[in-house]
Amino acid sequence: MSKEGDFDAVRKDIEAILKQKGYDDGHIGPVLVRLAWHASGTYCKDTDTGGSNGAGMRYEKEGGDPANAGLQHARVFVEPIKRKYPWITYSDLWTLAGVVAIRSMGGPDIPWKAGRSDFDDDSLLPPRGRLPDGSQAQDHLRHIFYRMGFNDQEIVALSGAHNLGRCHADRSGFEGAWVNNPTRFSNQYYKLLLKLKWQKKDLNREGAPWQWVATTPGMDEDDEPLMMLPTDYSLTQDAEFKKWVEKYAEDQDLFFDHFSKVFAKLVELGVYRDEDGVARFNNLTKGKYES
Ligand code: CCH
Repeated sequence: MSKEGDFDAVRKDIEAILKQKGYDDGHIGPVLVRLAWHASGTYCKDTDTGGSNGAGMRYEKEGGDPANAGLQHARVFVEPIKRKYPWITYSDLWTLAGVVAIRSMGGPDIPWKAGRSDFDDDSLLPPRGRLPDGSQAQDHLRHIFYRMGFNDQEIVALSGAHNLGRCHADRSGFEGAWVNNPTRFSNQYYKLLLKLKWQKKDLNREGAPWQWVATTPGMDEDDEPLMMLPTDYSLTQDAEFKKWVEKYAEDQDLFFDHFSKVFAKLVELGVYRDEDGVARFNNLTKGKYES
């Protein structure tokens, strides 16, 4: 039996399940990163609702949100770890899994602290519709991420998570990976955004009318093309966003440094700590969840 609070043991067990033959690109890291992000990205700073406390995706109200399609796989993957370490909250486990996955795929170390609490019913969950819609563009990104309290630089840095993983037609309606090696964290996403000749491809699916596609020189004709969401591409169509795309394309160290800070901020949304770092209360104990 592990000691209560032994997060190093939890980290090791998360690392041990990341490579899974037969799932996507042989790695569950990307979908775990998406789980951590969607668990946190519901935050609204004006009402102080949503955020990484709660683990609301365990309930249909949040888990059944079409924006969260596919994340049940991520939740099932980490369930054995929750069973082995019953003292960890789901909201700590899901955010920690994202942080461990990023590091293990070659990304930066991300500061992470425990202390999130799970909600034990669904009455306190934030409303649906707070996560971004990939078929839109830069105004929508600002609307969604400003609500969480992020600025333009942070929006571009966070978007670099699309170096990882892929879109699934049966989840979001979009399809394909952003980069050629989607289980290796890097600044390739920014380089490709600027370098490739992107073309519109019609998908005609609900929520996913079209996407951008491009091929890289070494690719065969039958290879799946690389893709960008309309929101990804919009980062190059906006002077303030493009400035950061260019910086991150040129300087991977800068990107890693900024990504580490902004992902740490993301998984802390809605968490309040004492000066000694202990989580003192959450939006639940403040009784602020009203939908
Ligand atoms: Fe994302 N993302 N994301 N994303 N995302 C998708 C997949 C991943 C948007 C839309 C989509 C962030 C921001 C945005 C990941 C991390 C982050 C998919 C495909 C869509 C659509 C889902 C599917 O079909 O499986 C939009 C819009 C935004 C707006 O900015 C941020 C921020 C992060 C993390 C910091 C990761 C990782 C994936 C891959 C998941 C997988 O299963 O491989």
